[in-house]
Amino acid sequence: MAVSPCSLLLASCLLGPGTLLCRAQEPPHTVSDSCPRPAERSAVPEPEDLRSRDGVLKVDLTIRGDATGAKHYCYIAPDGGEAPTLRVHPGDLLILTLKNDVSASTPARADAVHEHQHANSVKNDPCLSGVMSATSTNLHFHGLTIPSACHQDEVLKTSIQPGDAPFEYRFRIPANEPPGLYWYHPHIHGFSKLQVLGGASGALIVEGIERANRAVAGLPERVLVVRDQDLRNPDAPPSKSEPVIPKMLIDHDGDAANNGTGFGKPAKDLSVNFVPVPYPDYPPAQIKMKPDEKQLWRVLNASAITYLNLAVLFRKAPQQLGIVALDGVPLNANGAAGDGITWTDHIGLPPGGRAEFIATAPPEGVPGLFVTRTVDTGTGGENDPNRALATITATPEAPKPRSILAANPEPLPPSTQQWLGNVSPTRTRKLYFSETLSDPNDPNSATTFFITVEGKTPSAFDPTSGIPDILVKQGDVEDWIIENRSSELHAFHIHQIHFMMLEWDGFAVNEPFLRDTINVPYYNGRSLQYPSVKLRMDFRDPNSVGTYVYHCHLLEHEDNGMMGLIRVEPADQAAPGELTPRAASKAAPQSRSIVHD
Ligand SMILES: [Cu+2]
Repeated sequence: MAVSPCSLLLASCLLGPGTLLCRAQEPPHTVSDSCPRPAERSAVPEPEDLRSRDGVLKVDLTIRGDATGAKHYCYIAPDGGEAPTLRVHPGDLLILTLKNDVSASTPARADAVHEHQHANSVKNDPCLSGVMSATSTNLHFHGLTIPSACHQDEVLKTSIQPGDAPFEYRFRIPANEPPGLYWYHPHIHGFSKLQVLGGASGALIVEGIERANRAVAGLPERVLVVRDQDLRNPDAPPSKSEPVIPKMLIDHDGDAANNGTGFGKPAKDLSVNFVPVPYPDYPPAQIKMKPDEKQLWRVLNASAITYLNLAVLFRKAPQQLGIVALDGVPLNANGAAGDGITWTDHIGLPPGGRAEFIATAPPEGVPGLFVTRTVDTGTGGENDPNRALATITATPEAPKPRSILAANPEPLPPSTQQWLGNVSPTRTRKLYFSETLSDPNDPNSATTFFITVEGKTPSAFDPTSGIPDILVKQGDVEDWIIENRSSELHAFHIHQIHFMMLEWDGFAVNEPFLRDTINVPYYNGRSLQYPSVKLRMDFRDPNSVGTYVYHCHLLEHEDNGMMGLIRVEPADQAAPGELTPRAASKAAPQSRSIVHD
């Protein structure tokens, strides 16, 4: 299967010599707060698995947080397990209660400007509360095609406060939900970055990927959640082992800015299943595998702002990784014959993205290393340098991962729905990402972030408005061109649905698979056209009806306005343009086709 190199390849710099050498080991650093974390260089732990039984998964989670100290947030299961993996089958009922135990003593923050409520909010009703503060929380089930309704996947009004009774989420995993890796995280506007950066995230797996792709049947599986966090050693100089010492640049968010070298201080530290891999030496976490063993690696980029460009190196040589699913959807969900595997030696993963791939252990005695290569985020972006994540040691004594995929699964029946790539779109829309400085003459002044439907005036997302920017009718399939008019990458994400990428920067791509989060290339200030992606958006599923959001998944962008509202009307209601005068007055010209040349 042909894959456009540009979409999977976010950058091409190789790890330089000596990049991964580490200086003398620092003493293990543990955090004694309400969210315990492993020490540096620990073995990568497997998150606890909570599995459905007899068609039901009942889970009681508590979100803990300490916005004053380490700024750690976490989901805790009743037995103390942190960030459990929720494992469900298509058709299962998920009943999840969420108790908010976030510390009420939050510091005065710049973000406090976001603390507000909907005009029609009902403070004591979590379904209608709409409170947005550092201590309020809710859940988004990223990637699942479930209704945008309270107790399911509604994130704008639903808000749970410390002291509230446990709040119940209750929904059925759709019978046709593709098997793969999804995730859950809080989605309080203005505070998503704080909580996700603090560690509030966990994996959700819809079981049965081996039924979709026989190539993974019988393989052990490993869930790897990569998170970012504030730098543990922000004042340290870069490691002397780095081949270049770039000039330190700070972006307008106060993070290390992209310096274009692939080295230097990163904007954020990373962790792998909470094992920290901090700047400047990146002491890797540890993975043990049996020699030459094949495993299904299910990797979630749960970072708030950090792009990943994953690779596995044996003695610094990149190895082939067999991608079987992206963003929770098997690559062969298009119904085409073949095994649905794309082999590549690097996988670009924006914040929010997931990749599931076959990884092979090195032969005994050959050192392996799981890394993220640098990503060129643009002149206005953060610094995402080359760095190690985990060593891979091949030893016959390596413990088997807990979960092993069925060896002889019953194949999934083929989809009864026409493949999205073969459906003619009802209309084309154009949206664009842009940014403005509050003081155009001061590059360090506050930035406002926008995603705008072409023809409208850019305005930061207003969570209290409730007026949709886009109206769609369920059953329609639309082509959306997402342009980037800013000098940094953005990651477009929409709730409730998946899409297929048709074009990357104006060129057709052959990518017959689905995503829910896509990187949009940055503007270099010189081209005659802004860079863009063209996406085929699928509103056919009845669960896509409702009001929900699309946004940049770099959460500081989302929190600061880069989000829009879409309303999908039931198929049997009036068409867009025939709606209420209020909605119609706000709607952009929508039926106009846009020729993209
Ligand atoms: Cu963005």
